[in-house]
Amino acid sequence: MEAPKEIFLKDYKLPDYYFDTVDLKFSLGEEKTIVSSKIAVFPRIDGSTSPLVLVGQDLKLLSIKVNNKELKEGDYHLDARRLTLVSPPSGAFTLEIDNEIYPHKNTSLEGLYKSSGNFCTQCEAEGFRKITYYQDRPDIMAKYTCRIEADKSLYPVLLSNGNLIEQGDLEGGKHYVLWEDPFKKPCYLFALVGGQLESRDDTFTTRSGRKVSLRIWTPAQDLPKTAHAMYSLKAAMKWDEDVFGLEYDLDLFNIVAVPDFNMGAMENKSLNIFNSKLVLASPETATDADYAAILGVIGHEYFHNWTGNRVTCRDWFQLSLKEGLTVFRDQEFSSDMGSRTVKRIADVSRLRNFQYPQDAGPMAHPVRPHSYIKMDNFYTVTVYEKGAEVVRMYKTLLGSQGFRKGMDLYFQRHDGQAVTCEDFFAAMRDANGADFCNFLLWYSQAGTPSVKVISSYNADAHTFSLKFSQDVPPTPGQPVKEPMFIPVAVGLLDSSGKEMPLTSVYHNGALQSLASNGGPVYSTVLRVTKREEEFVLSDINERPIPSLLRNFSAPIRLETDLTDSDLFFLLAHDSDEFNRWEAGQVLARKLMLSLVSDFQQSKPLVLNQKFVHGLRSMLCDSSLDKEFISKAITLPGEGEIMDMMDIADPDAVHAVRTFIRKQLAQELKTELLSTIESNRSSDEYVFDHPSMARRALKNIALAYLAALEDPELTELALCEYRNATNMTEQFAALAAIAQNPGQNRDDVLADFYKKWQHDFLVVNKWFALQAMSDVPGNVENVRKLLNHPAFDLRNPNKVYSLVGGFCGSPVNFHSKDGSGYKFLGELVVQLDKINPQVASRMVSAFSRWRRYDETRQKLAKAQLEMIMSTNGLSENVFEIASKSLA
Ligand code: 0A1
Ligand code: ZN
Repeated sequence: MEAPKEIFLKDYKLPDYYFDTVDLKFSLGEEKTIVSSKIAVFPRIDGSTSPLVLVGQDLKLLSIKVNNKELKEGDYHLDARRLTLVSPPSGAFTLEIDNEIYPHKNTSLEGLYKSSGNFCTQCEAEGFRKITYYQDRPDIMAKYTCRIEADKSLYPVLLSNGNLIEQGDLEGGKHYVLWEDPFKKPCYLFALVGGQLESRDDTFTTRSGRKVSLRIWTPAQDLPKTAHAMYSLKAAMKWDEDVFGLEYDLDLFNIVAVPDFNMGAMENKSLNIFNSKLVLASPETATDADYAAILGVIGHEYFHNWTGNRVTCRDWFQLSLKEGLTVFRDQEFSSDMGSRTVKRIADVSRLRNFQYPQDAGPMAHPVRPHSYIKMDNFYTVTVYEKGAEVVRMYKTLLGSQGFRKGMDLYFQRHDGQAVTCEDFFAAMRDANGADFCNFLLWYSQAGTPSVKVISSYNADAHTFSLKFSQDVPPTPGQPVKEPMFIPVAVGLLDSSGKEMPLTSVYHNGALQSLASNGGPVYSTVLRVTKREEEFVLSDINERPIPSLLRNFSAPIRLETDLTDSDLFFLLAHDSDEFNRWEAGQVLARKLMLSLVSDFQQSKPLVLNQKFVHGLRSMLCDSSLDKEFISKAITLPGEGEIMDMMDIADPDAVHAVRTFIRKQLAQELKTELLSTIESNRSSDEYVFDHPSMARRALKNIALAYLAALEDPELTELALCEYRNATNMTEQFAALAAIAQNPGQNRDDVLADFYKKWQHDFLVVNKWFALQAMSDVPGNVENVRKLLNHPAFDLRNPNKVYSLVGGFCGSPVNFHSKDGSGYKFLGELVVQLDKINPQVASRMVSAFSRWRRYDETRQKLAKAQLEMIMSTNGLSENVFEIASKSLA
């Protein structure tokens, strides 16, 4: 095995050769599949005859021809990873390659593989090289045809990208199809599916009047569960036309659901392949969260047709060009389909709980990484979610119309091209004549900026000053940072809670008017660009309470000088709903940290009554959106609190969070009970915001109450469990009961499995719930579940539920006896032989080991070292484990 090699952005070179057309032929078989490719090659520089290097992995080369002539040994060089044509002809030429692959043995789930007996592909990022020898890089864009031949009874459905232009029967019970994709594409967007599938069919008429056939393919028995996916697809197609003026460009759009898939889904041109989990839903089997995820991901993959496919990435370092932008687009889509504030809260929570820790750990990397060993390891919350925040900042700075102008120019300039993050930046800038000063640093500097703000009111001058200071922490390879360009959205509240008009701001020695169309504004975006900087707002007639970083206008950690009473005031009055929630979270974080310190000093824990009162008013405020209330009464996650500590103490954080939850349940018992009463409904399940909000509020109330371990309340939860007519309420009741160890827990868990054992997606929820449990010594249960007949290490969803779920449970994974770490260490080694991508995702749970106390550090480090010493370790796991130890 070659030593893992690091690849650097600074080494990017244009390819020496381009491909014009690619004609692929597949003969699908049980023991082997034969792949033939015919590629029209031309040199980038006329007359150049430099070697043509193709990559390939796990392939058996059968033959290679140039301009119809078979090459002999010596004309080419072959090793485990490369096929090099030593001296290709000068000028354009035709290259033909035949090779063999073995999809039934492919457990890595990249390239061509089998899932439940069907053939499917996953080529992003570098899986095409497991299909045939190719220049497997996104700046090679070509037009493809794909002929597929297979046994007709075993594989009646044969799909690829583009349009079906020919099909027919062949001898020996076989048949064939020929697909043609009229759009140029990089090979990572190639897809093939072959199997026994049926489709739900529908149509969408684009705004220019073209009728598009929509097909969602699954095994026959799952078809009834594809209605919501179809609804989501049509909604996404309409939304992209309405909001971005983007129309679908072919007459056919296919989605295929497969049970074995490493990620969520893949945007292959006109043939999206999805993890079944993100397609199949019925009220009885899927929760509101599943429905929402399906809507978002169907939207995401569809939106890639323009942001990713029509305009793609020059190289993999630019991944956020398509992913950050497309996540931003799917976030906006979901916001428009539901509640904007609630969606923003969910997205910011995700960023704080997952991206901030990554940005502060050994795997911290910029939105556009500078280097990688395995690209698969960079499909991260930083590239996706922080990348989406970067795109959102353009919109915050430019406004909706300015942002749209930038998008229009981006497509006008780059349709059909493979481009970079600078190209996107330039389109936004040029379309608006904007001055973005050092905004590009968001792509190159890792780490979450910390911003402090000190406010002061001058009653004589009627001015209000905000003094900002910022600091970006060091990250691996980047010890010293430049100050960033941070848009801070601000509004001011007067003592009655009303918004105050903002007329002008004094900054950098100049007074700037804020009035718009002659009238005052009530919110403005301050452009903080220096290490230290002051803004002075004028005509402020009383001491205001500032509402800062409205709608979370930048992905930073903000420290303010707001007092608790200011925060309670904002919680009650801020017109920026996001900041109302945020005020409650800041209070909760402060409270939790101070109780953690009490806990560590063995002091008695006492809950601040003002906090209880604040939550009570939210709970009882009938003018508020119910899902907003459910978010407002949810405490920050344990990870978020540990992230704020010098030495993360999972036991203390868990004990404190549990204490507060129980205390709140006790004090708000009456209100919580009446919340449950008034939010029951016997109506049929509907996926709309009011119904989901109602269920969310009822479910969180039940979770609080069941935490009390009071027999009457447990009985209430059991009742809810038995009477539930949809998975959202049934699973919430199950989870509420399962919080507490004991007979009731064992009984409902057993009952739930019995009810749902035939449905693998529901069984995964059952695995996850048990895996995440904080019942003492849970590692033993999880070990047992590994041997459960429904578990299978080869299926990523099952691993994510059981192993991933366990690593997300702070108390048991971080158990001080090291049992959790040992469990994961052994599992990673075993899993790495089956599926390196999944193993590497799992090993990431170790990456923040230095955040814990010495005992835990030693135990986790020992497991990482054990993993590193394993023979034949994959590059995927090697990269994460070695960087974690560095
Ligand atoms: N581009 C897809 C995600 C994806 C990435 C990598 C994969 O395999 C390594 C699979 C899917 C998306 O953003 O949806
Ligand atoms: Zn994507």
